[in-house]
Amino acid sequence: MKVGVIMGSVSDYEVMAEAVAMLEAFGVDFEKRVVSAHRTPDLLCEYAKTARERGIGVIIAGAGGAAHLPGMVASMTPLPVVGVPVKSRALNGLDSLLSIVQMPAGVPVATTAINGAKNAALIAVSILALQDAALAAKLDAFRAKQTADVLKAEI
Ligand code: RP5
Repeated sequence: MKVGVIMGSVSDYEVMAEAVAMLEAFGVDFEKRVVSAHRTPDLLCEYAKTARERGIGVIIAGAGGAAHLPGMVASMTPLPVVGVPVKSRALNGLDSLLSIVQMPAGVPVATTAINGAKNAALIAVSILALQDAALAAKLDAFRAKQTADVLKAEI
């Protein structure tokens, strides 16, 4: 199964590249593209409605400002959607966060921290690892290394 990584603008890629790098590190198959809720609404509908049949298991959607992309995608697919609020210039990403996190009951978006693209990828990996023992082993190793690195840290 693939992860779909989408973002509202090319300008979001500086942040969303961290999700892509993490997926690559885990060897998870993914596709990435710009899909804008406001500038390409028809593409958004097509992307969300065909995602499952294209073999996507989890969608990571990043957007900033009036960040309607993750919620609108979630409204049109039963797949898990992880929303990444991208830090905006005007309001430091609080606008992005509030646009994404306050979904109505029944249409969930799992929202990360502002610019939390790495964790979005890790959530996607966790979901896919439920049905993929090799990926689950990689995730265990990642967490064990992270713990070991902290324990041996010298300051
Ligand atoms: C949002 O507007 C995008 O997700 C981006 O974070 C923000 C600014 O987009 P650009 O004007 O840089 O294309 O739709």
